[in-house]
Amino acid sequence: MQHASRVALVSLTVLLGSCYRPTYVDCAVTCGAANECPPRLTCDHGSCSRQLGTCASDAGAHAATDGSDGIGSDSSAVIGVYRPPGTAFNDTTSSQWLLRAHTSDGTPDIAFSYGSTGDIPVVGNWDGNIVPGCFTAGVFRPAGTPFNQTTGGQWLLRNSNSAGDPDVSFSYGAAGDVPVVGDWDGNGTTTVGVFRPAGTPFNQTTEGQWLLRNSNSAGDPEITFVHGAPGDVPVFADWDGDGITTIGVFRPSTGEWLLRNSNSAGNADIWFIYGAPDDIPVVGDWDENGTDTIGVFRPAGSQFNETTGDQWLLRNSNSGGDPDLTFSYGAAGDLPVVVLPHALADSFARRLDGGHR
Ligand SMILES: [Ca+2]
Ligand SMILES: [Ca+2]
Ligand SMILES: [Ca+2]
Repeated sequence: MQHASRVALVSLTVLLGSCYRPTYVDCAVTCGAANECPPRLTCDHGSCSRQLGTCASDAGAHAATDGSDGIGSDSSAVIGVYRPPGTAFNDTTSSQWLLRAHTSDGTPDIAFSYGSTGDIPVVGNWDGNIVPGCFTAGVFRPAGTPFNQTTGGQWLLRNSNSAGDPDVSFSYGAAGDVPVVGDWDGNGTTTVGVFRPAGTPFNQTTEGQWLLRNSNSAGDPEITFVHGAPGDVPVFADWDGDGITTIGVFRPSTGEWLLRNSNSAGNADIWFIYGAPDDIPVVGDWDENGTDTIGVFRPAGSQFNETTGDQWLLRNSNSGGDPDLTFSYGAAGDLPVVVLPHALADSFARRLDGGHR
């Protein structure tokens, strides 16, 4: 296995800080879990504590949302592109992450190398860092790709947006699986899952299978159900703003989106048409209203984008219609990443604060 850190790129430097870590106030109450602490306090390393505030349970301190993580301070969502090795603008052997603190045209604010040929980028709050907004890079290395000759999918997750070795790595998934990530149980930590498309080696049915886990580790799936048809692309976000990531599919052949507000089989709770053939679905809380909505990433040189730049066409509601926000960011061969889906981060902060936000 090759780690990106061994092939550091001199030309790519970290321009902004990576994840911010809070200073906790130790409130001198031992605990084993957050529910053993007074309201609005959390359990950190065996002691009830609160971040950057006093120990009074009603002190009204808030989790930091002021952008002190160095990214996203004045942006409703932080986006970026993942540039695999061997694509038009990356002749190195490492994947490049080119992240931007604004949903607009411009240059990268954070750039680093992480990942190898065949990897698929994923982004999440893997360690459940109490500060909302600490969404960081990871890759899923499918079985049978150049750097993974095992029969299991490999997850290599980092707790900062920077080059380096993985902070967490484990095996989960099988050949043909597509990685999905989310806060399936609403505890603030993003964990893994796979979407097993219909017709792949381990799913010979006609329905897409979802196998989700609530921890970032090897093991059996904790949530399993079916949703989706052959050819569907999985999407996952907090469509209703309740702090739980749920699933859906984008159907490239028709531009249909079929979204659900629970992680279970059933008809779509939300259905509409948005996008064109060749588009890649993206989701985020573009307007910071607490719910994630949809968009598409239209690759440079694809059927409906004859420019040399990747186009982002984002909507602030989960419905068909014209984009609310469009800009160009990325180049041929890039894949989109959304670093900061605020809906999840925000609802987590709200809950920590007893619902007073
Ligand atoms: Ca979780
Ligand atoms: Ca939800
Ligand atoms: Ca929104």
